[in-house]
Amino acid sequence: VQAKRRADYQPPAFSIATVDLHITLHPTETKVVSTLAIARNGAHNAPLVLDGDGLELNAIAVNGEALSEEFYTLGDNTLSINSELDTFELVITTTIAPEHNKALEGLYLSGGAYCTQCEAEGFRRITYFMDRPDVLSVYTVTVVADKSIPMLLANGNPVDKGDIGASSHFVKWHDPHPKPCYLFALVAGDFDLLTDSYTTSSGKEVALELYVDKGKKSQGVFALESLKRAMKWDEDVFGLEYDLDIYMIVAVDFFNMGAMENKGLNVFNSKFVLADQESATDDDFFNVESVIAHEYFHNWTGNRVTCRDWFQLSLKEGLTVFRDQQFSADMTSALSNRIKHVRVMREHQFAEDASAMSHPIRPEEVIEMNNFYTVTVYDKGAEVIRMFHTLLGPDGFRRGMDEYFKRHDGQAVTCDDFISAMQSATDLDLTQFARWYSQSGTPVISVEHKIQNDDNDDVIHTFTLSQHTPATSDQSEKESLYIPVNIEIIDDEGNTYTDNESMIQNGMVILNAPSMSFTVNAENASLTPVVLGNFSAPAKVENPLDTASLLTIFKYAKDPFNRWDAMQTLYDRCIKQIEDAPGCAISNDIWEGIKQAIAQEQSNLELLGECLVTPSFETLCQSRSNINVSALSKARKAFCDQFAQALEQELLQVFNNIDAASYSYTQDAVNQRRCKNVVLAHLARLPQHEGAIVAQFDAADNMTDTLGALRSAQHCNSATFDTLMARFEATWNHDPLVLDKWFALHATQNRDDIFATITMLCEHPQFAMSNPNRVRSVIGSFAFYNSERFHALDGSGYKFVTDYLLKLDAVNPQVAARIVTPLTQWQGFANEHQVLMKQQLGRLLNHKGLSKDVFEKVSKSLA
Ligand code: DPP
Ligand code: ZN
Repeated sequence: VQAKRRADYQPPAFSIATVDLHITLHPTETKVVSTLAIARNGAHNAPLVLDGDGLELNAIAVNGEALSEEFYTLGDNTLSINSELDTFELVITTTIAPEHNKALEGLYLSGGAYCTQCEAEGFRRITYFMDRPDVLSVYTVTVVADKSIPMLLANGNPVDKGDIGASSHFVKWHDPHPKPCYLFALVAGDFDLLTDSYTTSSGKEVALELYVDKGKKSQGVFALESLKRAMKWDEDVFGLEYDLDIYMIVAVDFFNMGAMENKGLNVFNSKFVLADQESATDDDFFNVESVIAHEYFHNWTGNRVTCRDWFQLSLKEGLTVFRDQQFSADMTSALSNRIKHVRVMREHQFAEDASAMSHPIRPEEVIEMNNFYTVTVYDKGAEVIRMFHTLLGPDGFRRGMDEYFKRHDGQAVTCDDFISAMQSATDLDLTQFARWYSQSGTPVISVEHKIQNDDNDDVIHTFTLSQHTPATSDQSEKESLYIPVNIEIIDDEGNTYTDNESMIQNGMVILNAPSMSFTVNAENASLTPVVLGNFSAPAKVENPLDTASLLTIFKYAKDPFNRWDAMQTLYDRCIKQIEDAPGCAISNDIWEGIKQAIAQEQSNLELLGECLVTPSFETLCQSRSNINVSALSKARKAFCDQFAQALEQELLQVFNNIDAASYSYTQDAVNQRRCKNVVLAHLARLPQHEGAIVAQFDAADNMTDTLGALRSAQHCNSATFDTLMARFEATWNHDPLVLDKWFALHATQNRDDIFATITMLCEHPQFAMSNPNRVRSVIGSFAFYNSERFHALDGSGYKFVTDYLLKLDAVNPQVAARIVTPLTQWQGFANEHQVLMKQQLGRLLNHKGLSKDVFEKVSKSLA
């Protein structure tokens, strides 16, 4: 298997100005006639090499004449045309079988509807083409189908339709915007349709259409409202308007990703469209709004300006994630958004950077592009864009964006082009900053605090910040990064201090060398540095603060994020203490400090709720090495049990003070439900509160509270949990999206009969290995989140997942490669875990016919 390297990029040897597709749909014999206007780029005599995968070639014609065999070569995954002409019309006819397409790339059937997924390299499964993002073409697409399939959709605007004979019909679409083939889309089926319209700021009317499964219309309303909010926000914040007459979104049940930004015709995993009070949690509503916005924002950052090659993926994804994060912060709350995204970074991105899959946000080498739709490219990529925003300020960032569109609208460009546009909007030299694109790994910022008395009996505090990026599997040498470090210096009465050297500007120092120092004079000997406030850079911090200082930060730091963060560090500390001395009790002054914190924040349920969340097992792993899973889980559990006991009265008071106002999806109501359910999960550790869980389950009129009760019941005795789960299943058996939550709850239970449970789930009538959402709910949840059972030291968890992946890989390699991730991240664990994990990785590697998706991750992990 051959890797591709970023350094080997060559511009395309040919261009394709127009693509005319005529597609006659059939489950096993779909005919694709593709007419391409080919032009040679520059003077050369290389053949035209087209990509193709799993296609049956029926005919080739050049300028209207069938091409005889000596003028083309059919390879395994290529079709080469040997023509001396500089421009010609090429017509290629192929046949494909959507019904047999279980990998869900290219054209496939999802629950009776045809749909496509072409990013990254799926278009080559539809027809022979130069399947690379820097070949931009204007598409005209005619979709033909039996009349039993009433809705025929493709990109752009509909320009013609009619009957073909008695039983068939067609619709013809034209997309005036040149686009790469990964943005091509076709959908055909029978849906319920929601319609609306949006008038852009310049007065253009856009028809909005949302296609959902029959009977699900009311569950699409929120998505459509979200779309309008996103359209308005992009006009207000970035001056970006929509550019076609129609914007369509289709929700399908079988989908590898979350959603896809095809020009004018987004295809969505139904999970990110359908939502109502009964069936969707507050998190689901949040996700619908943010994914709808994300795909909409791609229309400019991704579609109008696209990537030159796939190594540049973060150009569109990091930027668009940043945009959707800013949007969500404006629609909901900046604080809870920031916490959410920082959790993703700490739980998943840091883990990726510590593993054999470590890569810069702009990777250098790729075997299977689908493996690089990662938390690094997306979420760390968004953090890098956020640093531009921090350094340039909102106005500077906007100027940079305006310049980016001015220079590159209609082009396929690179991350360097983006940096250069940003450079034009600032006096800062961004040369060193650009290393964030080429250097992988998580930098660690260490804080040193020295105290001296000067002659006048003043106290001089010297703070030294150092940076160090540990070597990663892909890069042994690391250079200093340009790191904006948000800083607050406070004393134990909450007064804030500035430094003598004025290195702190706007609450920020720039750490761009291995280390830097600044001094602060104070009468008080006790100062606390709050470092990397608001997670101002994607880094770890080693700041040796005692628990009193952490509680001082909680009390006095200006930024509520920093207060939340201090509590997280405090909890991590306490859990470490129990790990080091199993059975030890956390001292009373810590509980007293937390009680005061609770009292202080009684009225701020948003912050209070977040502060009462203890760090996840996955987050704890990132501040530890040589992890014994059972010992760490036990310590975490012991801390949570003590937490519930020590704070029972305070927790109960918070719980009882939140009154059950009638349901609405508003930020206040979301904060209330969140806080209440966080508290309930703590109380669940005390058997006397089981009644409260059952009562909430019985009374709930919305999915957030129902699911909150079930999550809490995971800590109850298993009979109670089983009873509530059985009732839930009886209610929701008809709705697979809701049942996914039930699957995941079962799969994450720490119980002895877990494999019997998972086997039962896999045999459930609603389960299918061919449906990615189901597989992710059951097998993905187990591998990612049932840490104790997955990491069991008899090796049963690793083996179970591997056995499953061997079967799944033959059906859907992309999803298999996603779920193999926890197995490949063995580096942080104790040796006994590592041996067992590598044993199963070895089984995968030796498997005949392993996909290149799984091969790439497993072989790297074992290298
Ligand atoms: N559809 C995926 C996303 O929007 C890939 N482009 O991130
Ligand atoms: Zn995206």
